[in-house]
Amino acid sequence: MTLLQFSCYDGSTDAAVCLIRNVTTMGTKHSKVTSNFPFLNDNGTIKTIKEAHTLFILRGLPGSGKSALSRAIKEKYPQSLACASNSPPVVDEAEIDGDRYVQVDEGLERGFKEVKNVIVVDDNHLAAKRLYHLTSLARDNDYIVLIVSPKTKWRNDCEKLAIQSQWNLTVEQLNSMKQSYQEYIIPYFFGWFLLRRSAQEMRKNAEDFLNQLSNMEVFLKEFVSCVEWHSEEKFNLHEYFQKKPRMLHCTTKFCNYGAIPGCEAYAESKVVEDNYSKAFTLQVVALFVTPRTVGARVLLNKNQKLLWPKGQEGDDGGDGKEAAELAFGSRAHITLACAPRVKAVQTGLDLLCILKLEGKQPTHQVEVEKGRLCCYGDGQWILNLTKPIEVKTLFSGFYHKKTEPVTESVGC
Ligand code: 2AM
Repeated sequence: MTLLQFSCYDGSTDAAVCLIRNVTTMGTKHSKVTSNFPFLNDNGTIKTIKEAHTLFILRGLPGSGKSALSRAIKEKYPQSLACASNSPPVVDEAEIDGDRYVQVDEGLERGFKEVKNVIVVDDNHLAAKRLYHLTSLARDNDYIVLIVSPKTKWRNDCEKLAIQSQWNLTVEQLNSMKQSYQEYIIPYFFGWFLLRRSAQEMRKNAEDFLNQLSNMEVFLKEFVSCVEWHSEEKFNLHEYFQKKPRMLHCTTKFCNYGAIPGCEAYAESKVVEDNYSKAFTLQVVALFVTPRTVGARVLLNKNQKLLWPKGQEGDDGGDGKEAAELAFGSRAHITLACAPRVKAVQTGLDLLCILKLEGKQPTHQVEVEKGRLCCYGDGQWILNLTKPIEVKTLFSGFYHKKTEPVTESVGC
């Protein structure tokens, strides 16, 4: 019964037949296929994903267990939308037929339009070009991406796959596909991605914070002397911080798609594998502003610190010296806005500068409704919140590719 319901998702009899064959071969291994995924086994994650907006991109060789995984997701999230191609798998990327993805893309478009909480794309996704197309669609539609590969023992065993796959592929064909398939797709960065509602709340908090500062004489006098404001108009904080991130997140490891030394070890680590797709509630304990950035300080708990990379550049406060005075993970933050030409990476460096100054006497100190607002000179202001803000997130990667001019970041 479940099988028939699932096989109707693209309305094709061929697809139904394919799925029946697939279930015959894979059914007995169902538990192995679906084990160890937080989105299937962790109750907190399942609850969070039901209110998040997530695009699952299944990835793997034909016969590796993607369809069983897709079925398990459908069972767990009955309202989800599954999009799959019923065309034979792509053996050679150069031979991709332009129409191959039309049906899947139409399904995806519908899913985004109907704001489905969970959308699943089931295909091999071996070709990087197609993957980046999907991740950019997700970004444009504000969906968190989860790239998931089956963890079956036989997922890379071409001889077994040749027997199990429904497409009568030869071992040679599968080997050739395997070559274009990198086990790990390394994202631009790993991090905790805020659910839409939490992001909305955080944006509102940032707006209220800037509004409050805009009405404080003591702030304006100090801050305006530290910024470049070329307009004839009176200084306006909201206009000044006009660069806002599209997707709010707390970066754990910046990877630049694999170009950063050490990122492969992080991407392949057990802690990342075990926690990928898992839900986390982050605690925002402060809001801060500098002439370059607006950010939220995140205080990591013991489990969250396990995902924080060791020896990350900048954890020394940006000045290259060992900073024994700052606790591990002090840089954890959410970038809320940047001044023109300032890159988001600056927010973490600004936070570290402020934290290093916190042992000193502030130049200004004001008690406000939400906590204590302190200034440490040079336009560096931090509001330590009496009541932390909790934000719901999913741990994943950001995969979208773009080109952007590089600007220098500034240390303390
Ligand atoms: P941040 O906002 O958490 O600082 C994409 O550029 C994201 O990657 C940014 O939002 C920034 O996250 C992070 N980032 C960019 N360059 C980085 C670097 N060199 N080190 C750490 N994080 C970086």
